Amino acid sequence: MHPQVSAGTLTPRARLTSDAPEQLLDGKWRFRLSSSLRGAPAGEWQTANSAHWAEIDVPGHWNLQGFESPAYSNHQMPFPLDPPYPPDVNQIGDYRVDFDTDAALQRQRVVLRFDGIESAAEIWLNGDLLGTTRGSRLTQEFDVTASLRESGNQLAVRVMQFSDASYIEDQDMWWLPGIFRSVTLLARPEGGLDDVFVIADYDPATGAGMLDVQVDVDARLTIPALNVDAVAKGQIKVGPVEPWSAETPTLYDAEISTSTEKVRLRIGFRRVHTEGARLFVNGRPIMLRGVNRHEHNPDKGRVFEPERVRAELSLMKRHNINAVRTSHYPPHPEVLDLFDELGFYIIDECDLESHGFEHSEWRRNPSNDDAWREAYLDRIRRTVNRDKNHPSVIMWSLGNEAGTGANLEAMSAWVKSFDPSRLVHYEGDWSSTYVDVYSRMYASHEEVVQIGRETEEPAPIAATAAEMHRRTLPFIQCEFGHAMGNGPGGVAEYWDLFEQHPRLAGGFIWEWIEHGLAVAGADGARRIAYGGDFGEVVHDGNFVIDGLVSADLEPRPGLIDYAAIIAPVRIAVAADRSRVELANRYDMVTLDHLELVWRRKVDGVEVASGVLEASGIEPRSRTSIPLAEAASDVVETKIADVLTIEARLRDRTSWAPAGHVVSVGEDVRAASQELPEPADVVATTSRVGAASFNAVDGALTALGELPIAGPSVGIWRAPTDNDRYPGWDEVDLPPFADRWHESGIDRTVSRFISAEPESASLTVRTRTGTPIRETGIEGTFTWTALSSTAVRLDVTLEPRGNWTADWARLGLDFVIPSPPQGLEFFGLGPGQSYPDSASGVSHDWWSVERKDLTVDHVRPQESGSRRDVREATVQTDAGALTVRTLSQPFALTISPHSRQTLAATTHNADLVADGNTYVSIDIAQSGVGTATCGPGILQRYRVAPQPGRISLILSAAPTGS
Ligand code: IPT
Repeated sequence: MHPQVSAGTLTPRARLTSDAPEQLLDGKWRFRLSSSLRGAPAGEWQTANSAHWAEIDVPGHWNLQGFESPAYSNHQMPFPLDPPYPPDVNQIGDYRVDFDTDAALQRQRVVLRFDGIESAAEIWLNGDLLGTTRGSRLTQEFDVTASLRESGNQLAVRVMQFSDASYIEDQDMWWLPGIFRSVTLLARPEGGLDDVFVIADYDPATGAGMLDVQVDVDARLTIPALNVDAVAKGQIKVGPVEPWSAETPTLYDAEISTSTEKVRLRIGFRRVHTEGARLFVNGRPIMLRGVNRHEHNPDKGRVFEPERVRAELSLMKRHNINAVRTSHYPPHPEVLDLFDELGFYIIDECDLESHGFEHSEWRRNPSNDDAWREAYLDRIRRTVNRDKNHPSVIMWSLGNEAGTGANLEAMSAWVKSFDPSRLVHYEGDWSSTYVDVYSRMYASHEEVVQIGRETEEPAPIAATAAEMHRRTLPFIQCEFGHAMGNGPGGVAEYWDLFEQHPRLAGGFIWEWIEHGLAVAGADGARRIAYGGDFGEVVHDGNFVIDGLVSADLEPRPGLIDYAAIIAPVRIAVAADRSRVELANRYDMVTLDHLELVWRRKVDGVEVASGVLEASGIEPRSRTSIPLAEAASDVVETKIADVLTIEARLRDRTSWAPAGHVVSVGEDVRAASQELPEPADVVATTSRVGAASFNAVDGALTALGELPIAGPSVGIWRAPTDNDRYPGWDEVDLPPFADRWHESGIDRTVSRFISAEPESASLTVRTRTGTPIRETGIEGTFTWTALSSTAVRLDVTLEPRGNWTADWARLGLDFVIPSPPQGLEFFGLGPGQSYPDSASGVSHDWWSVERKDLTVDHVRPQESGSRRDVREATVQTDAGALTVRTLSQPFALTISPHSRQTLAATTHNADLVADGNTYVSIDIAQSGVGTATCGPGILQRYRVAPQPGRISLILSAAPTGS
């Protein structure tokens, strides 16, 4: 058997907005599922009575509508690697819809269009076989003029879940069969515009626009705003234009018309090119602040909902994202309209991935097999033709993870001859000469430095022609910063490199959205499912939950961090607060659309504020502007004096309201702490002022009226997803979670050594050890009474024995036997931060609601640490605990769940709060890294076994006081 391509379909053409009549066939269709082709009814099913079949929504996936269940696998194929054959057990979905043809479409040529059918289909109309489809996320059109009736049409579609094409559609996502995009009938008027290709170039030297118009019939082109009214053919000079870019997405409404049809275009003039290993748009170097976007909706899978996608892309814009790689297939065609309108640079990726062949060391990879050549070419022709009129598309990507081979090269050759106005991208073949950018995924920081410096291996003298070609190309990371669970960490370090080296043109976080699917649990409640939850034999668990936003589009901390890292303006305050340094990191525009507002808070009270003047600051330039004295004079503080500067949008945009904060800068002057006088009380082994102890083991039992247990010494955390994978920089070592388990820090045991009162103080000594080993930490805790409500705690921690693994943290753990209500603190917030993912937080007096104390990761794990905390009050049902540092600031984690519970629970829906508040005060804390794909925790962010010291004031108050 030869792999198939679509048969009977029309030549791929542009997606056009036309005034020719259309009839949408979406809605309730009849549906019948069979478990295999052999089991699917043969005979005249295409026209037989289907009234007794089930109903199904089109567009939709059948396995999200109660017919069988979804399955998730990453690169593993869910059936034997036996190309081009699908397995015998292969769901077959028969669809039927009966309809009358709208009057407007009658007696004309009519085309039937499918925008997405996964994975292959046979299309029948009124008993005639129109053809077959391949290319799940690609448009397929059939001429139905000869078969269409005025009334009583029977459209029958037989969809196979798997086909030969599944081998080249092995993307990391749910297998979701069905007619999942719209089905439309299109009238095609005699002498109408079947296809239009407009290349709209911008000449940065003259500011002029130039059109290259390709239309297959005689037509006119009008662009009212540019006074263009011309024959729609060939080169048309249009004089001065406003160029299109992601920062200035200027679109000109245009119309191409014949006597029988009008097509509306939105033209963006722009030029993309590379030169001297740099990437340019409109003659200016650009930085891609990107994300990889899959189409995902927790209830509907890959079904397009325009309002949801607009919300999604607006959310990206509000987080400073300016580029999207449409991983790993062209999205719904209307998404491209939104990209043009909102302003994004797009890598439009072909629906192609043969990653499963990695499991045969790439033997029989379709990418290098002649038999698959036409299938590859068909896919790229469909991709490019459909989206060729969109200014947002700056690169065509041949696909993802398809190994190497001549078919990819042939695709590139076709693209280059068809559309010389854009660049060709493909990551999977580093020794290719047929790409226009050097693209990699998850390259380490060290390697990125080398590429940036143009000193990558091999040295030129030893390099092949392909390697020499690669050296001339700009570099992007088409995937980096794997946003799975808590993380990614280390992204700011990449970004610093991107900014230092002109060759580095940015990157795309993997990935934008988590693909959790919403299901009803046993109790009927909505829960988010991942791989394996549907009983799949082959699956990849929660590797599909790796986004900057949840499946419900809630921002994860990784998004907040990324937004600050890629912010198009960087604000830094001179140490003496005399000046503010502004870096305009936009590529095209000044900062004139931003208002720079400063405010100064002293111990939480705003004492001064103002607006800074900064006009005409050129893109990619820096400036320094003076600050008012009211921002800088020296004042007395008890906690801190914080100067915050925000860059806000002056006017509303289509994606954000006026006042939206684009970037934040700050300066913090922390107060030096006065050491408080001890109270005039006598300490005993069971009481030190407000603090009560168990005299048997020296443990705290209450603070005033508030019951509280602790402190125990904590060096473990509930492993994050990244902690459970070995970093790519140390693949020979076990992941951190295993190292921690091996060294026993997840189950330490403590021993009371002594409790010695001395005047107003009690000194308790303990040893916290790891099972089996001699390693441990000796702790000295000195409690001193300060007042009727407050005690001072001085802690010294000393590691003992030969520790072999890094710790997750070094801190003090307390448990309050009452659920948390919320948190107020001064420190970095409002959300979490870890040492390697701390860009999106700033110093202030923050208030955190109970639901925001931790992050509701689908697979529970450590989260929610607030760093650089100087004072915090944790409210619980039983009362409030206030902690203030007398030494260095600390990191604070407040959770309704113990770490053991988090680590042992696989789904957030199964987490049961036990009624306690878990309080961790950390002296040191490890970064999170991005080990699930990419480097692990950078060395500088690890916690080597080390001594620790901290001095705190603890006090308690009744609830509400
Ligand atoms: C990379 C894939 O391109 C992407 O689709 C996704 O699967 C990601 O991994 C993991 O989430 S490929 C991998 C070998 C780096």
